[in-house]
Amino acid sequence: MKKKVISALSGLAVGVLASTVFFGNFSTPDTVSTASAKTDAEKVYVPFGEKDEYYLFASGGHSGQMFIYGVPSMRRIRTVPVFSPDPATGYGWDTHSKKMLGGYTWGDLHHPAFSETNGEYDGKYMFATDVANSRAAVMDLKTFTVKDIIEVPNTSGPHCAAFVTENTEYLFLPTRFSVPIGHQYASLDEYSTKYRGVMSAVTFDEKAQKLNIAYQVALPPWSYDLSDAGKKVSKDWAVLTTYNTEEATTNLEINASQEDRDFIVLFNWKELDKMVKEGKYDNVGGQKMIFPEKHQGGIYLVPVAKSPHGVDVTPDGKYFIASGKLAPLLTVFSFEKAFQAIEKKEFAGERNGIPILKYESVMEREVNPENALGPLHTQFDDKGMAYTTMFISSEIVKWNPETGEVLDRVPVQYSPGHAVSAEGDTVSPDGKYLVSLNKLAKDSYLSVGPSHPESMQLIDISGEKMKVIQSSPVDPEPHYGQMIKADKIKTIEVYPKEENNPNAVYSQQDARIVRKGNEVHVYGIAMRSKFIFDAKAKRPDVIEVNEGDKVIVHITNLDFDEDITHGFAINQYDLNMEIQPGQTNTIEFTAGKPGTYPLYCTNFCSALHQEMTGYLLVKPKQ
Ligand SMILES: [Cu+2]
Repeated sequence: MKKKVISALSGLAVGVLASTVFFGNFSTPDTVSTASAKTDAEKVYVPFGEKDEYYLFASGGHSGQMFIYGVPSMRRIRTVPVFSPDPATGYGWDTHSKKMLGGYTWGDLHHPAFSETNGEYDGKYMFATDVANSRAAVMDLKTFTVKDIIEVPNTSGPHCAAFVTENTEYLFLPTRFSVPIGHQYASLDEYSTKYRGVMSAVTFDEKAQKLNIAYQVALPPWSYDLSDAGKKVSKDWAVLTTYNTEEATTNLEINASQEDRDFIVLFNWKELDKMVKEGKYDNVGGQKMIFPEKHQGGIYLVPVAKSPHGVDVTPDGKYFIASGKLAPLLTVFSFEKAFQAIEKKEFAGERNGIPILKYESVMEREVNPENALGPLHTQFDDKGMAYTTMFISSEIVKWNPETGEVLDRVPVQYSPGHAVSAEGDTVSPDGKYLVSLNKLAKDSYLSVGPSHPESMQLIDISGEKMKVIQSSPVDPEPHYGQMIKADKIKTIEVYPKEENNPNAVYSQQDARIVRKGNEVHVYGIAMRSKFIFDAKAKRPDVIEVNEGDKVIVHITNLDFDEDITHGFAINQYDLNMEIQPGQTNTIEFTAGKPGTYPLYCTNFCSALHQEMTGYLLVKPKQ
């Protein structure tokens, strides 16, 4: 076993040399971690009958989906569609999900965030944002299904989100792109005066299962990249990174890198709440929007090395860490120092009415790991140690935020964007595991042509030295993930009966078809291994309608039995929906094509699944 691992490592070393990115000088760690006598293979092996210790929710990027993995096995357990239709689950075809998707056929899912209670992931909900079509979504972790999606007005590409406050009071959605407020046409020559980057404060109504926009803030016309909520001593605060504070309108690669410093936006959301209560906002397209140049307070700017990506609050809430993504330097900023500077009004000018704090008055320390390049994002362990991804030098650097001491470095393959540690964004991370979300896999897996999958690498961080112990391919593109203790998530086994749901049918005899003019309402059931649409009909599994009828099919899955999911698809009508155990689901369509169309269960459910069929008969117009 030992030999095999060594040769695998030397294989990786060849890969390192062949890659085009720069690598520092690393010593190869021993094959067996000192923290445990287990081999790497044993550490990631989860025998049948046992379960993984953590769920890893990885953003599915421009697939618009969320990828669910088990850790430490790094097995992909589920793909949950969020912003894109998904034929496998009928997501985007049934009435509810079709309406939620709002006609969009894709999304770009970025940073996922669990709901929190007292700064801990509570395992109830997962939030995510769509950079492509400016949406936010909430997934219920009892069923791993999306409950609500909202389109965020006045805004373009909420990349800088989602992050939630300690008790999920808000998720804040600042945007990557600045646009004229309301998306009206405005010449780019008027960029600095007419364009704005808007941050939305979104609340989640758990009872109604709805997301709402509480208010918005018209930030300067910059790009907002990443964010984090404060914790404990800083719990009323949040931080976001900005770039293109140059306000360049073309060729950003060069023009947005002119100044040495961009800013971290530091804001107190309790103050913003107060401003809204006091009416200190303008009404913009139905939204309450705070303009900092009109109503000051609660928002400050902290200079940071140019073009930063992540900004991450330490678990104790004392510091926030950010770095220029082209710089070698990491900066630890102190909330306490920022509060003092704000108190003393030690400002060095302002931008768009927002006071600028001095870098020196907020900076706690600078950390400069030798030859490390491209710091993007930092996670934490149970001992308060920080783990920063280095995109350009393709490594994770472990360091101590209290002292600045660099403790360890490990190469990853290749170019990590984010990393995610177990319970990493909470007030009490677990340590144990860190997953490096690598943008490039290059030669890591069997070749599938010129374009390769992305890669997630599991790192054992339980000892003093980090150790990469597993590597798992992943579809484009895990922008970020969060890892939660598996026992925090309490899924249901079957959908409970909804006696008040008029569309539900809980006994076979009640299945019926009701015609109202040109509308045909089907109240049907699915159970192993048949459909019943009309219990009294000669052929109960047939739906007969007239050409042009609007057909609304409700189906209740009467198999109250875990994992016995049915599907409902109609040949050549481009329709499919999923009905999970106990669930009632609805699909609507217009019977525009006359003819005879077989319908069938798409989700394999029993030995006689092939027999679970019927017909849609569409009588032609006379
Ligand atoms: Cu079936």
